[in-house]
Amino acid sequence: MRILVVDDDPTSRLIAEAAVRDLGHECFSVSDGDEAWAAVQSGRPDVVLSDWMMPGLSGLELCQRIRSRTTGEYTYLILLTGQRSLDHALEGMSAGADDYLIKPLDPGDLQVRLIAAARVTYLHTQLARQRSELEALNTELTSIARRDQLTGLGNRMALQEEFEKLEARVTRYGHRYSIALVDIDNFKSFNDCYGHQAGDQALRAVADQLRAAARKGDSLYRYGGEEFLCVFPERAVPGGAIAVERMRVGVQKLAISHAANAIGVVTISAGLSILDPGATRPVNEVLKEADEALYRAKELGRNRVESALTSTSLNVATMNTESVRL
Ligand code: GH3
Ligand code: MG
Ligand code: MG
Repeated sequence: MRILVVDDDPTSRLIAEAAVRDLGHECFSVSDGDEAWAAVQSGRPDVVLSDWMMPGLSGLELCQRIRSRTTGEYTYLILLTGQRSLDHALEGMSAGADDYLIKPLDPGDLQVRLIAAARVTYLHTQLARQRSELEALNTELTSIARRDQLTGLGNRMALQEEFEKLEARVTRYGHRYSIALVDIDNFKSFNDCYGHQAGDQALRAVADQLRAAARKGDSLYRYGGEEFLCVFPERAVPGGAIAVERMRVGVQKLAISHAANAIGVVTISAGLSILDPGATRPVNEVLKEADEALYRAKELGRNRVESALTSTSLNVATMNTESVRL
């Protein structure tokens, strides 16, 4: 173990240092409590063997300070005291010491105390490692649980959380946002014609294309089988319609053969809805409008973007989608 000896008396310090080294441990030493506090932070000893009475920070105060750290690492503390009284020992242990030894230091006593210290230190190290492994695993599981396996996009659980955050921002700050529902055209026929595996591949390719067309800060989710949902936050709202149109053209340009589509390749339709500033409609209502706009896009012949009729800030309902320069 790595052991810090703290003592203002040079002779006592030398005796302690020698005893620690004789027991096969690494040792470094300082001569007062303030230096000890700095050495604990920079040198990160496993054990501090500290005198009680010292100039500056006393051994007792050093114990209290070490125990009040929130870094999570454990330092085993042994106080050296000249007084053989129960009250004294209790005071030291209550301040955070793990053990105490009576001066003059007896090497045999020290050996016994350091065996216990090694055991406790080992357990704390194990615990800290397990805790950090669990935290990493937890973070990974949280992320896996919110990701769609096929496309790598966010899933319904992630979307639900995004909706809750959106609602809170709308209520608190009057933020606005827009939502686009994107659906692959005639995808049932695609599966029927090319098989389910080719369907999965097409779904992945479309998802990648949507990702490529989205900007930083936009969020993309797999909403259902062949349906995707994009959320454009506050500052992206004006560009939302353009982004969705970029997605539509991008998917068409993938040129994935789809015989049942008039155009001969896989295409998407999209419905866009915007929550205007100051409006407080619930997100489900905005979503319903996007769904209605998507339905209209399908009715009007597919491979197009339609905007919800209630959205006043941006009128893409009449936008000639072909004219958007990409
Ligand atoms: P529309 O243009 O009106 O959207 O027609 P559609 O055929 O795309 O719509 P419909 O809802 O009738 O069919 C959706 C199809 O999407 C049916 C289903 O087999 C397919 N699908 C959903 N999820 C997956 C998936 O994970 N993999 C594959 N390969 N196909 C899927
Ligand atoms: Mg579809
Ligand atoms: Mg669908």
